[in-house]
Amino acid sequence: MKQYLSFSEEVKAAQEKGLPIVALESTIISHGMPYPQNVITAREVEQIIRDNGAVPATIAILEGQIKIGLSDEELEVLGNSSDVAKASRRDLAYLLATKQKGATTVAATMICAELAGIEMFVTGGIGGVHRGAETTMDISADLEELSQTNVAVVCAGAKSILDIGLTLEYLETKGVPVIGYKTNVLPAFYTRQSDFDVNFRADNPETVAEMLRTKWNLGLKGGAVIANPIPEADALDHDFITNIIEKALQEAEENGINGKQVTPFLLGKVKELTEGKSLVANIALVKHNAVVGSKIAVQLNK
Ligand code: PSU
Ligand code: MN
Repeated sequence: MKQYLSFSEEVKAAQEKGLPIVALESTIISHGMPYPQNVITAREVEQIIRDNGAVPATIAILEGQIKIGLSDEELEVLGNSSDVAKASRRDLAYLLATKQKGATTVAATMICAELAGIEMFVTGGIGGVHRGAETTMDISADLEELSQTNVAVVCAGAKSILDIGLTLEYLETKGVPVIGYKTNVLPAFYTRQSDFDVNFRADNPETVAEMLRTKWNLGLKGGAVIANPIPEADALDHDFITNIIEKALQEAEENGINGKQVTPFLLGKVKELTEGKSLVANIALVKHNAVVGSKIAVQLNK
């Protein structure tokens, strides 16, 4: 297994010293945000993690290797190339074997983080059960991964391009705890609230870390979702974003978008229809998640 892993100097040194490490995904860079905001944000998020006492490890597939920690040039390549595949669980082996570029989704980043011995992972939003999944069967591989891979994911809840209720049902069936960070209500990515409650609330990083350690000590495999609401000042108006998401979903349907294109298409449409407001919110919430995820990683490392 080790032959596929390639660690950056920063991550290697952190592992030798036993420092807390936070994994970051790369689909958000290659397929979730436009250039150059994607690369700028990726670098800033890494710095936020350092400023909060942990070491960032952005993960991607390059040159037949799983890269754990990326150089500035590698971040640039991921953010500004047209030949980077969106890599989820099913894609990893093919992309590695054929030495193609891959940007890891939440599912694939969890797999790679676990292989690298990293327990904490920060992102913006996870995939979930899509609206209309009862006919399309479009359920993100992220959910299945959360049920079997021992990595905790900090996100800003589930975005309403998804069926939030069904996403929670799926996670319940799979035994994945959804923890609200300082909230009883599951946040909906661009907004601080949804119509659904989280399973458990935690008001500090220690509680989250204690819960995760207990879960893994018990041998209960799988991760956890730590849902951290977007800061008040950056949240979008509920009715405004709901209307736009409806329009984006309609356009996806009219254009026959399916498979792994669905999420990037919807994110791009929402950005276009909000005239960039969704991107500003997205960047703010990822940064906030980086602060919270680093603090949890520090506690988990004690
Ligand atoms: N949600 C976002 N931004 C993203 C994604 C989700 O707000 O970039 C990405 C993540 O990488 C996630 C993936 O793992 O989309 C889910 O894709 P799919 O629905 O095809 O599984
Ligand atoms: Mn899908």
